[in-house]
Amino acid sequence: MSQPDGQNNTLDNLLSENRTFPPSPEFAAQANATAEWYEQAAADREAFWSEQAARLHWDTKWSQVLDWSDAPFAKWFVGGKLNVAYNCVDRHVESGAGDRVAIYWEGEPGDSRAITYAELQREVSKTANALAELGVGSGDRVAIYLPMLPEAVFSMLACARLGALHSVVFGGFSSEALRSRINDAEAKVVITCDGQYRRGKPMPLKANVDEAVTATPSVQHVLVVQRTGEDVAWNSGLDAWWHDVVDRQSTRHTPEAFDSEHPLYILYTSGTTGKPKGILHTSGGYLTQAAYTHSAVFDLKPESDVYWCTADIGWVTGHTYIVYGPLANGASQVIYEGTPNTPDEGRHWDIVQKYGVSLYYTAPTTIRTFMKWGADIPAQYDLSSLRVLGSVGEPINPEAWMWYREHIGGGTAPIVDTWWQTETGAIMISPLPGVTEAKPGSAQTPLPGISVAVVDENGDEVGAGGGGLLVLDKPWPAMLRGIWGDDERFRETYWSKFADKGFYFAGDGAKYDEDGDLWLLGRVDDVMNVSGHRISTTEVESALVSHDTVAEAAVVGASDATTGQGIVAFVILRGGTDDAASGDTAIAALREHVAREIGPIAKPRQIMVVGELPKTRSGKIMRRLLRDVAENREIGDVSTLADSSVMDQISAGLKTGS
Ligand code: 6R9
Repeated sequence: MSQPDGQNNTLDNLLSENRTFPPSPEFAAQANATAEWYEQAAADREAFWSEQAARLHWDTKWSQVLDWSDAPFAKWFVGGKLNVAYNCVDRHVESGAGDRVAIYWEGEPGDSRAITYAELQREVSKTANALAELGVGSGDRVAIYLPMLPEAVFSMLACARLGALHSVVFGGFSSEALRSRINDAEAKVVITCDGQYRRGKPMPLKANVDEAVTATPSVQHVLVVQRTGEDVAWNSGLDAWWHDVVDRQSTRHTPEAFDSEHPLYILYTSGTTGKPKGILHTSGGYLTQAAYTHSAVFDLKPESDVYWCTADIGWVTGHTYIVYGPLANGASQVIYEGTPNTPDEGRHWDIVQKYGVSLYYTAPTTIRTFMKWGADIPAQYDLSSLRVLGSVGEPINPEAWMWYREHIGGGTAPIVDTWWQTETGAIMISPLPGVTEAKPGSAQTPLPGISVAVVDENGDEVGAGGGGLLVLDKPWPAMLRGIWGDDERFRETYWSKFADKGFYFAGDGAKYDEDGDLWLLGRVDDVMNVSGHRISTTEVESALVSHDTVAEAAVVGASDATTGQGIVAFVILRGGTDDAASGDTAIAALREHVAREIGPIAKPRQIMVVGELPKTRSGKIMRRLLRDVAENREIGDVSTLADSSVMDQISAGLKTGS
């Protein structure tokens, strides 16, 4: 398969992946999605999306499906009016599902709460009344800085109900990060809590808000949920307890219908420059695609399934696949407050068993952590309720895919590897369970209604077997409507690279295999160029992880005087691996292994054995920092690391030669 220019060597080891898993006839017979959807959507995209929008309750029907005349600013379901919170809550109560549990909330210390749709309606109504009393109205911004508490969901839906925009800031972000986000959005109210449980201990949270709001002129109120009961400093000019303000409100609130393009939320995400981008999402199109994808990709049966997405509500996955998609579909879902190893490494499986979770959605990094802990842990639990497994956030290597299917999915549950971004708002590329013949490591196919292309630098399609840049060549309902307050940056970041073609540039590399299935190669800045050969970091990582001594691997391209870039790998060895394995022999064996898996060109120049990898709070490996180590530079900004001491450990380990 090797091409003379080396461009198409990229994923040869992954592309030689020839295991396929056809859907079982039983699953296919009951699946929500059908193969015909691809044809229907291709024949008339707008008619297809119109049908999907009919999943929702509209107070006024739209007059036009898509207005793309002001591209890249899209308008979907033009003239339609709806209330997003009504769609996620009230209509289920009105249709007789009020007694269905919406949220099985599981606290880290073991406390729990089951919230029905009827109760959710009361809680969201009270919260909306409280926010209105604090002066929040349509178009205002509310910052939400909360861990995984039911109040986070109530707050988001209360904003949606009032037509106010929420800006959820992940509870792990610093006060400085919170402040810059509050100021960028000019939020009027901040919702937080006293503290949160992390690894069995109460950790303060409000103190960060106290520090942030010393320089946030827009903030008029801070609403504080009591979770841990720890002492907090009190700013009487701003602060109010949730239980004082929300609890006394009426449980009734009449939702108002807003325009389909009414803004729903801002969510900040990092870009190539330091300043985070406030990604703006709106109402009708976003909710349509959230509901459609959640139903089709997870095969949700609202009456019988128990769904669990392990993401934090502070990330887009939490927005679309904890709040808006599942609740629009009337799902029963688990929300878990804590870490997967509290009180022990079986916590997730204990929760699956306790609630009979049937649809489970997590990230490859979590799956690899479970692999590191060992298959004997999930084996102690009854996981037979699981029937669909999802993956999101980064490419899933075939090794982790196989482990997930085997040890979590009982060797039968279909895996959906879902590619999407904060900017896309909802899943774009994924197998459909019951329809797609699955292939470990490949996200495979754009969903019905979604159109993508893999192009070269000139924007020309590369075709089957070719690698290049992933673009979205047609607008989609949940697409971002801009960057808050910065139209220029919106055009520049996503639309300027292929301006003449009108493509959205996703920033990811991708490749089609010979069957026409898509393989995501990671961010384009993660693709290395070694002696003119393009090699993806994912490809080498995948090869390393396929060796049975390796638990996790991160690979970076470090500048090299001879080859342009050299491959430097950081590996965590599996628990139980002999210490001697970190010695020269084991490293030599690993280099040989990669050479065997991919080819001599992909042999890492250097392999460093480490105890941990630097990860962001959303679990993404920060290769930039590893590149600093690999290039002997001073290590850059570590403020977005989940654990900022990891880089010190890595540097110290390298100095002592361990
Ligand atoms: C939902 C989310 C987006 C970036 C995206 C890509 C990577 C996400 C992936 C995947 C390969 C998948 N990514 N899902 N890569 N396969 N299934 O993660 O949003 O935090 O904005 O990140 O994540 O590189 O461009 P976000």
